[in-house]
Amino acid sequence: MRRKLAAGNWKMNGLQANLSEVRTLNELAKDAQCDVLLCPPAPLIGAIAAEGGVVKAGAQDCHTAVSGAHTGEISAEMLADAGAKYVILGHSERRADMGETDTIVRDKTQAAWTAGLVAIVCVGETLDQREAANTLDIIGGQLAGSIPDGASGLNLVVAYEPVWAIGTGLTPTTDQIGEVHDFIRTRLERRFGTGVGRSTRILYGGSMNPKNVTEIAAVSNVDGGLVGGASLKAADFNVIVQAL
Ligand code: G2H
Repeated sequence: MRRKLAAGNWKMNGLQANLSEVRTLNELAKDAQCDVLLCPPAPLIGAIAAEGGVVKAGAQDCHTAVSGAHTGEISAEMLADAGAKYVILGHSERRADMGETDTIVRDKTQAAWTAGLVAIVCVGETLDQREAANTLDIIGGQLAGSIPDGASGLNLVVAYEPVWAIGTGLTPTTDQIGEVHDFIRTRLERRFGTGVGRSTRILYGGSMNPKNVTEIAAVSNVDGGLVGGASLKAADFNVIVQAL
């Protein structure tokens, strides 16, 4: 049985003052039936981890190397040292803005595992790719290229985030979500074996909110959500936590 995961991605939002939202969420979600995670900008990771409640801390990226001459970068080991338990890798905003390829995401995932972090590897198609009926080919290629050998249900979470649904208020139909999540499950089972494939959590991301979470969470093989805008306010995110 997979334990569901409510993962918040604060993106480039959040100051010390916003730690009050984390304290509120820790209180509201203290009896949560799912895992609860917030991935803030790196300067807030240590403070969220130090709160010590049900809300775990994660990061939004890491470097492939452990240390060295990489000005401005942060290694997976440093994130773990700050108290992070998870790291989001290959988010479409990083693939688009920073030119991250599947190979880079795979190397970052390996670095995350070496540091003991759970990697949340993001995959998803653009609107052009969906309209050209290439969705499953794109997702299959991203899965094959972005996940190293050695995955387990403990070190890997996959997030399906259709690029056209991110921050737009648009969401796929439940049939479209189910098709892709079933496909991801099959690919994970085929590559890593049924035990690993069945125990790996697959999150949906892209304009998940308090209104649509119940419908999306009921789709087969949806094991939680990767939530952007609706994770910034504790009251909103708690609705999602309680629905999972
Ligand atoms: C997708 C998602 C969070 P939002 O990026 O990962 O963002 O929920 O704002 O669409």
